Amino acid sequence: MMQKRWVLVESTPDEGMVRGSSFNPALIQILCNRGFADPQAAQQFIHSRDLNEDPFAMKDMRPAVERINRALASREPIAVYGDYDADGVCATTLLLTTLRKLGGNAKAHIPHRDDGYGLSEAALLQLAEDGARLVVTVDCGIRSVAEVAAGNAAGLDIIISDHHSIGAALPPALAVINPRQIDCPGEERLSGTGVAFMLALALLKDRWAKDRDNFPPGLRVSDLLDLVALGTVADVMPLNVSLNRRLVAHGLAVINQGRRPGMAALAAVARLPAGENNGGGPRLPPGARPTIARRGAAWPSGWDRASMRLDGWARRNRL
Ligand SMILES: [Mn+2]
Repeated sequence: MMQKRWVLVESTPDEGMVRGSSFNPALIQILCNRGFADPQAAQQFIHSRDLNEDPFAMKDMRPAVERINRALASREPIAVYGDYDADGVCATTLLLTTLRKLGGNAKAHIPHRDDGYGLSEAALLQLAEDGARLVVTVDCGIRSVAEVAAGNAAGLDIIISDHHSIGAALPPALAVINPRQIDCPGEERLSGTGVAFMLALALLKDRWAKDRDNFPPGLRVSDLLDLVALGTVADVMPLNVSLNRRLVAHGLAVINQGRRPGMAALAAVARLPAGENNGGGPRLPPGARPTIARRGAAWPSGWDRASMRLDGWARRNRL
């Protein structure tokens, strides 16, 4: 039998964090293990809930918002080009619903898993043929240099939003929103849904500032955060990053309120009663994601309506 050798981290010293802290000793130890040796930084990390990030600080956010606004104003067809995994599906839902609430003529495109990650030239040409003039990617596209060039040649304006690592060259898109670019200020370790949220936040802030009468009635920014929490956790983004922690903390609260029937159905299938969903989030095992995504670009757009069907499907697949 293989011998295991456990290497334990050192115990937290008694001074520093412990003194004057209301934290449980186990939490203090975990915080130290995660690099929070400074008591003030640890307190801030644990208790901070503010979401004051300025989405317009991100590189290329302004030209992206301006181009999308033009499409919204003229009801130009917009395609949201997503990805088939949980982060990609959540990001697609988030941006699609935001664009529609802002009055946009938007539809989703989610590739089949067999198509692989990234943009497909054939899919872009099909979207152009179907009438789309603007394509906004979520959770994909940062490496699709040739595909974006081909889309441009077919008359598409393309905005890339992604969180994957940057390749040797950026795609020749109208705007590239990706916090991993060295010249993009702000937190770089966001999920694809987190980046889509920043874009949605920028669109909503811009609408509020310039045309308050046409701000989507009843829309709360927090309505989008359940998706951000699910995408962030499913894509295994680090939660010792303050922004991710704050997004997930708010998102879990929204999930627990059961605002989105589809999300509530997932929690129910996982036997997590409302108010108690603070562990792993709703169940979306890897094998289920492409199946769900295949069942429809219908899923993101019909997420709410599809909750009962999803429930039955999840039971049959023993989720
Ligand atoms: Mn992702």
